[in-house]
Amino acid sequence: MTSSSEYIPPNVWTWNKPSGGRFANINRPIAGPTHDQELPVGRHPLQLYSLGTPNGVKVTVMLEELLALGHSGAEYDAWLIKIGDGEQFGSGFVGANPNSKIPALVDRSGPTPIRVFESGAILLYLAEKFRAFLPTEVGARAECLSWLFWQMGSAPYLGGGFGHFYAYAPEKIEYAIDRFAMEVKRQLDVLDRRLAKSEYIAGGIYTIADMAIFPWKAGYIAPASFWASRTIRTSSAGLTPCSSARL
Ligand SMILES: N[C@@H](CCC(=O)N[C@@H](CS)C(=O)NCC(=O)O)C(=O)O
Repeated sequence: MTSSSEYIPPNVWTWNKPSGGRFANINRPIAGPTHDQELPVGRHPLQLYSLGTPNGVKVTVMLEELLALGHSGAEYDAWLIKIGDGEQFGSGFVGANPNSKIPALVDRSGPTPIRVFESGAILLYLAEKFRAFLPTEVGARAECLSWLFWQMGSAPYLGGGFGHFYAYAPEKIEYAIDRFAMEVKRQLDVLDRRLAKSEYIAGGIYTIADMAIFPWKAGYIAPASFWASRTIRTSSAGLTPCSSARL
């Protein structure tokens, strides 16, 4: 293994220079708004503030599935939040999500607007509101929520870990890439083993857990659709055509 630098970590870290890398312009160690910018509000009950990333897509899939089932209360206005331009740090968006990350949802169907942030929380909120895509039987519900939270916990290894060090970091660090590639392959094997036995991830029916997992893992399985597919080489992760097709 090659040594990447002679860097010695300080005892107390301070922010004294940009971190480098593709997202250096939006990375900072403090929260809160950087500027005043109200969020637009349309005429539908639900207001979605998002972008077409894997986390953003989860919620759009859920809303479209609800509409396909005939839930008119799931009509929504979708507003683009350009994270590369720092729009997640506008005062209105921070009001919807104090963590400044898409997606965020505001439910304006009742007397008081309800904000929901974190894609998993939004999926769960919508599933409970419309009583759809979340099993009611206690064991099946536990299985669904387990896979939903598994996805929420595993995504940072894929995006922030492997994705960051493979594609976005200003220098290629072999240790970091090896570390996260190994973990992502292990996650794919978890999925493959599960889908060899189960029609959908949480059992016999399509749930919010499938909606959460699909946008993240499909990129690794559909050849050439994502920069990582050639590196992670899903075939060597043991994925079968059967599970790939379902994902
Ligand atoms: N755990 C969050 C993660 C959301 C997230 O990381 N969003 C990214 C885009 S996929 C974002 O808004 N990044 C902007 C930033 O980090 O400033 C969720 O699932 O909603």
